[in-house]
Amino acid sequence: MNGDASIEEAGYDRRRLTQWLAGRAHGNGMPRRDLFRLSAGFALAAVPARLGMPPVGRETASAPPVPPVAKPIVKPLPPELFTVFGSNAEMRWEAMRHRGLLVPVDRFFVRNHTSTPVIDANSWRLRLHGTGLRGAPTLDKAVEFSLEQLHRLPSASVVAAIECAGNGRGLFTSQQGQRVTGTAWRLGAIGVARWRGVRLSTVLRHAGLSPTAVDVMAQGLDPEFVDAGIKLGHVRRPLPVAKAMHDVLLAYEMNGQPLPPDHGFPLRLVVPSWIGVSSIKWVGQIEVSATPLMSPWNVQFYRLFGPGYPTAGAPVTEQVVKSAFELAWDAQLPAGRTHVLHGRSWSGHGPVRHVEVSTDGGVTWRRAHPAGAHHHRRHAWQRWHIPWHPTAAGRYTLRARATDATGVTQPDRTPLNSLGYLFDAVVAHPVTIV
Ligand SMILES: Nc1nc2c(c(=O)[nH]1)N[C@H]1C(S)=C(S)[C@@H](COP(=O)(O)O)O[C@H]1N2
Ligand SMILES: [Mo]
Repeated sequence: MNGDASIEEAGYDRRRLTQWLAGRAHGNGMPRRDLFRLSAGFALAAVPARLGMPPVGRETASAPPVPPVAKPIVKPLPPELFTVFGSNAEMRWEAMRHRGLLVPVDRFFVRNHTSTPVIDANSWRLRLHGTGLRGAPTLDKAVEFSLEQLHRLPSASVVAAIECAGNGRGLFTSQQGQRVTGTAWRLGAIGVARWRGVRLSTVLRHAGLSPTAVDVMAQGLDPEFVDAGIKLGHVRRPLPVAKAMHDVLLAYEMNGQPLPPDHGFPLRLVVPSWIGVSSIKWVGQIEVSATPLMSPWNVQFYRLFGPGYPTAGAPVTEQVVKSAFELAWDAQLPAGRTHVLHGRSWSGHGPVRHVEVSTDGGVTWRRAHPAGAHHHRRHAWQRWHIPWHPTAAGRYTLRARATDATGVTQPDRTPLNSLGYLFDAVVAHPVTIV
């Protein structure tokens, strides 16, 4: 948990929306329909005109032709390691069996809104601009860093998970019988790596961070994203300056190697414990602003909408508690033997405290044995194992239920949100004993 009140998500989001609606924040190309979506929760009938938003909407925009993408992901995606969903690829959990703490690049999940860009590191520059920097440089007068200059700044590394907010989304449907939109990931939209780079705080200080700065928004160099015929621009999402200064890394290395193309070469954000979309890949520019920033990725997507949530949605920042077995879905195991079930649990709120496992449909639970060193648990995952001796053939479901250091335990059911984020319920993993 974060003690810093300015990172406290609901309060921060409310302040940002209020300032935005008062005309003191800008939307940077936010489509007008987002304003309408928010308008029910925040009276703002006159706002679109004041912000000078172009009159685009799902009804009026003519769908621009989307260029065919030959290969949205560059690295090989062998079927024994990945399940592919268009421009996204999920890791198969059995691919982590007998593996250490880190997920090797060859099996690390990929989530691309469009496609992996090929970037020439020699001509690439990181450009910082905005009213939250001294002198308020505009983009054409941006503070620039080459990759070499970033390499010369003091480096830092962190072992941290990057996990899509939609990880587990498919289970809203398969386990809870609910309809949600988006990629139907099972549990493999997560990976843990050792990231090395320069602290975002270091770069912001070098760029002349002003005490008036409130938001920091990195933008990717991948192609612009088009949703239902509406151009939403480059992938970008604001971070409150308190989080940006706290533990965020601008990473140029992943597991000791230069960042691979699919994971953000030459530079990506790593925002520990926050949902994956915060960790912008292929960063080309960073806006630092003295007024709150908005983007479709914190207003329209990556918010919780649905029964029980405010009309304007609830913000999403930290990841939730989850567990997975290092086993194929529908794995087959021989009867009459002791199997050691291996798994991992993680939480964006803090380290995992303990994990219980049920092999009898949730009737009885046993404590799993923790494995691995403790010092990486804050932003990574806890490995664990437990023996199981099934005697009779048949279908079983395995369940793992983690509790984190803040006392949060995985529930039996996740309340529905229509975009299918933050599925934290205990997952019934089917296996067959033969
Ligand atoms: N520029 C850019 N950054 C991005 C994305 C993207 O499509 N473009 N996807 C985001 C999402 S939704 C996730 S979950 C993570 C995935 O990181 P990975 O592909 O390295 O696993 O990257 C985030 N950063
Ligand atoms: Mo994501």
